[in-house]
Amino acid sequence: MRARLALDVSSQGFRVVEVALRDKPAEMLRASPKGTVPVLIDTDGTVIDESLDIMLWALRRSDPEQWLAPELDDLATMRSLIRHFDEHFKGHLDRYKYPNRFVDADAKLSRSEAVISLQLLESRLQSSSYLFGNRVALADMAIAPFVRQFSKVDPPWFASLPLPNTSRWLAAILDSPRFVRIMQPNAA
Ligand SMILES: N[C@@H](CCC(=O)N[C@@H](CS)C(=O)NCC(=O)O)C(=O)O
Repeated sequence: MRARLALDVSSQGFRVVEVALRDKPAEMLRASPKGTVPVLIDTDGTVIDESLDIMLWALRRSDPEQWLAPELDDLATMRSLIRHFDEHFKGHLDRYKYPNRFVDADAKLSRSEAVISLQLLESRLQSSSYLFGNRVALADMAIAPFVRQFSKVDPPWFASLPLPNTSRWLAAILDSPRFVRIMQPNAA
């Protein structure tokens, strides 16, 4: 989702090849043996197989909404918040969402750890509509897909959390025409 959002705003043409993760095509594994999606193959054969790198690749080519130049703070600060969500929040999200896939999972504990991360967002969103100012930037679009997944595990419980600004921020992103567009099957 985050890769598609950045490809969309930067108007990079691309062809989507949907893959079944249970049956990864040989062409994908030849390009990226680590076997995760998304994988972007550029016209010159360059392979980019991390979603954040695909965002950066697209936005460095064209960044009409200045996602890389936020109103508040800078790209390095955004990348540090994104890193926290990629390395910490995502692990807890997976353990909360799929406890059976982990021998060591404690879903309740992971849910609480994830909420601590969400408080970082809540405090930033007290003074601005988006994480780094009053317009969308890289961090919003890189992090919101994870928060969306988290909110969908138990929506009434999520709605009961004292995170009003985070809920408002998430709804604004999910309801935005760009997000709605990229969520359509085979959106390109
Ligand atoms: N850090 C990677 C993570 C990608 C990732 O884990 N993708 C999942 C799907 S959301 C995947 O491909 N899993 C491989 C599998 O389930 O076999 C990125 O953001 O690109």
